[in-house]
Amino acid sequence: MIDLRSDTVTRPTPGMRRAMAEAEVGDDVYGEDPAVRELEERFADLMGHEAALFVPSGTMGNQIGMRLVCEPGQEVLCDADAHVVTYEMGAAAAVFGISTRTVVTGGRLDAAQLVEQVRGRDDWHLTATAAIAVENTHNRGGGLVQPLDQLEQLFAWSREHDVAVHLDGARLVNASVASGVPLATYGRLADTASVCLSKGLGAPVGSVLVGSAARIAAGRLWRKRLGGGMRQAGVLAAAGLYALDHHVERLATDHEHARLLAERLGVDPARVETNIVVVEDVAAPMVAEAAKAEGVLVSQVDARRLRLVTHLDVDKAGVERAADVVAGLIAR
Ligand code: TLP
Repeated sequence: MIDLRSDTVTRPTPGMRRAMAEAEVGDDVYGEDPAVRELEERFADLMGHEAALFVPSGTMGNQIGMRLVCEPGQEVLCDADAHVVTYEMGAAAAVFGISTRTVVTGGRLDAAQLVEQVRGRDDWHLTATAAIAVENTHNRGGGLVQPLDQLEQLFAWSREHDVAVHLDGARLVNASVASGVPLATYGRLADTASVCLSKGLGAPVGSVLVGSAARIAAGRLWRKRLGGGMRQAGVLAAAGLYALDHHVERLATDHEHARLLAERLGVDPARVETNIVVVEDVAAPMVAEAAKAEGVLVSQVDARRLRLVTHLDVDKAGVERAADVVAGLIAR
């Protein structure tokens, strides 16, 4: 099977497994796991923030991150296709009493478009917008990298209007490799940011949430409340550390493979900036089913859109084979 459903399907490489096996560990709820501490310190530094928190998933990173900048009864404003509202099971409302309001952006951040929708805290009638959530890269947008000038404009505006910015950076490392913009540059344009280790970086589990020291200290309590306080989590953190050392630069190969797929599948190359390819105007369930029968797994964004994600478990030959199969089915 050539599995292009997601970059979450990657399995730890032999080198990563060795690093996990050899990790020096302790009880992280006591703050005594050296590998977790090292991962948190490295990420805080990489992202230009004071502190970081290792969490089990991107969903937990996003939800705690948003809770740290938004009180119950206030709202987070985000794109209508954002992961935080599409795939996180209504957690902001169900768990934290946070309201979400969405704007249709098509995936590409336009600061003015979002800012226009912000509702202030001094109106007795309106739900106050405490935070704006940005996704970089944008998953359902097809892995789009958010333009730096828009991120800068949004952040500058947010400083003057007492609105926070949360960054869902599940694939921020892909964005950084594709754009050449350092992670810290992106990181400094957000109050809280979550970055996943278990997507293109190839770790089996885990995400890291960054923010100010005070916010991350509060985030540690939220993580425990949610049952995310892990013990000898260094075996997982070690995979993240290994990924930082060995799997960052190679993301450029995944991006190349995505461009190759796009070319073969007639997708506008201007829409393919990282490792996600969204094919539009196809009978998605039919193509996905038929591709599976030919040994290629792809996912569906909706009934008319397919998603193919490149990653370290699929090489160029696999990508070419997948392109042949899917192109053949689309042409039918
Ligand atoms: N995305 C998964 C699915 O949930 C759709 C995928 O296959 O792409 N933010 C973004 C932008 C994501 O794409 C994801 C995972 C997450 C957050 C959540 O990460 P996890 O799955 O670790 O909770």
